[in-house]
Amino acid sequence: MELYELMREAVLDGDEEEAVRLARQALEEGVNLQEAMDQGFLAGIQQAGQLYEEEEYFLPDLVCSADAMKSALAILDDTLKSSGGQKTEKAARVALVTVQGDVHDIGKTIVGAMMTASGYEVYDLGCDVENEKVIEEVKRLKPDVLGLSALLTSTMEEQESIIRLLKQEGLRQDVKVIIGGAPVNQTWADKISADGYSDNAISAVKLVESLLKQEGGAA
Ligand code: B12
Repeated sequence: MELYELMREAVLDGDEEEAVRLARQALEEGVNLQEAMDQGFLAGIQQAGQLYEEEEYFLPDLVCSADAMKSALAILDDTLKSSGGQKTEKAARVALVTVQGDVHDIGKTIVGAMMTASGYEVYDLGCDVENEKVIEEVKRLKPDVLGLSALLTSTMEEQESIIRLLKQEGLRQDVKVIIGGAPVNQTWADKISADGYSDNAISAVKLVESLLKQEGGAA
């Protein structure tokens, strides 16, 4: 528990170097990475967010916390990628993006890390990506699943716009669309005809598994 507490503090303090050191330590000690994320780094960014809401933290503090979190995640993500996860015979392809106008990419990155660890071929399209560019990438990469992240109430509508564009381009049948992000919920997913919604990275993996099963496996 000591390690998780240090991780939480490193993110809270915006101490990038320490967060990276602790991520490496976690790998060396072989601790459960999901637990380290949830109880360590994630707890830190959530607390930073809380302090921001209470106006004890200002935006620069939050940026530092987010940077520390991202650098630590990158270390864990690299390892998950190089270990390759539990490879299935034909890994389904998952493209993930944070929608246009939105720079919040921590949640999407965690979802990507969990998908990678579960053996999916993950394409991270980045954050604040224009809708037209997302469509281009769907045409180019032909993913089985497209995950759309939005953290702002003002950007969640882009999820709807992207689904509309997929329909217009005749691509909607070819790709399962899942959505996530703090302001999003199942009601919104139903309203915009997304194929699924999840509020965390673990259930996002389960969601993808069940969607791919429904269509009789990845194409
Ligand atoms: C860190 C943070 C930032 C960082 C982002 C850094 C980065 N690279 O991501 C910085 C400082 C840059 C930032 C900026 C801003 N932020 Co901000 N930010 C946050 C904060 C504190 C945490 C977000 C986060 O990373 N959470 C941790 C992750 C792991 O959780 P998550 O994103 O929800 O992801 C999980 C699930 O949602 C799900 N999930 C996420 N995506 C997906 C996708 C799919 C497909 C699936 C299936 C699941 C899934 O799984 C994830 C893992 O479990 C939140 C507050 C909060 N409590 O959410 C505010 C918050 C989102 N920000 C907010 C605001 C207002 C802003 C700014 C407008 C502030 C400003 N005045 O400039 C700007 C917006 C800039 C922009 N255009 O995007 C508001 C949004 C209010 C609203 N309802 O619209 C919030 C809620 C804070 C608040 N209460 O005021 N922010």
